[in-house]
Amino acid sequence: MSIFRRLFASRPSGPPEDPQDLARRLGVPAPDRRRKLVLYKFDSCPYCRRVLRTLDELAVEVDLRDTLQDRHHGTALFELTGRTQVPCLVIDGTPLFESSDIVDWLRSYAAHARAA
Ligand SMILES: N[C@@H](CCC(=O)N[C@@H](CS)C(=O)NCC(=O)O)C(=O)O
Repeated sequence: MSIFRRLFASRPSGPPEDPQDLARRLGVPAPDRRRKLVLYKFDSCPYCRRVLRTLDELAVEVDLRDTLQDRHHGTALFELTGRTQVPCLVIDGTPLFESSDIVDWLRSYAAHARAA
C-alpha cells in the first residue's frame, strides 16, 4: 500500500476498543472525560492534520501547542519525552505518539464521554 493510502485510509468502523484494554495496549491512562489533554503539533504535518480532523469530527477539545509557532512548546515536548516528533497527545502528563494510536485513544475517549 502506498504511503498516501496508508496516511489517509480511514479505519474500518466498528465498536471502539474497551477503554481499559486500549490503555493497557498503549501504556497510557484510560480514556476518561476528566483527563487533561494537550496536543503538540504543527500544521504542515500530515499526521497532525489527521489527528486534528479527528478532534473536529468528535468535537473533542484539547489544549493545542504548535511546536513551530512557539519554540517553547518544542522545548517542553522535548523535556517531557526526549523527542521532537509530532503529533504527541499528552494525557494527564503521559505522552502518546503515533497518529493512529492517538486517533484510537480519542475515539474511545469520545465514546466514553458520551456514555458517561
Ligand atoms: N508515524 C508517526 C509519524 C510522525 C512524523 O513523522 N512526524 C514528523 C512531522 S510530519 C515529525 O515530527 N518529524 C520530526 C521528528 O520526528 O522529530 C505518526 O503517525 O504520528
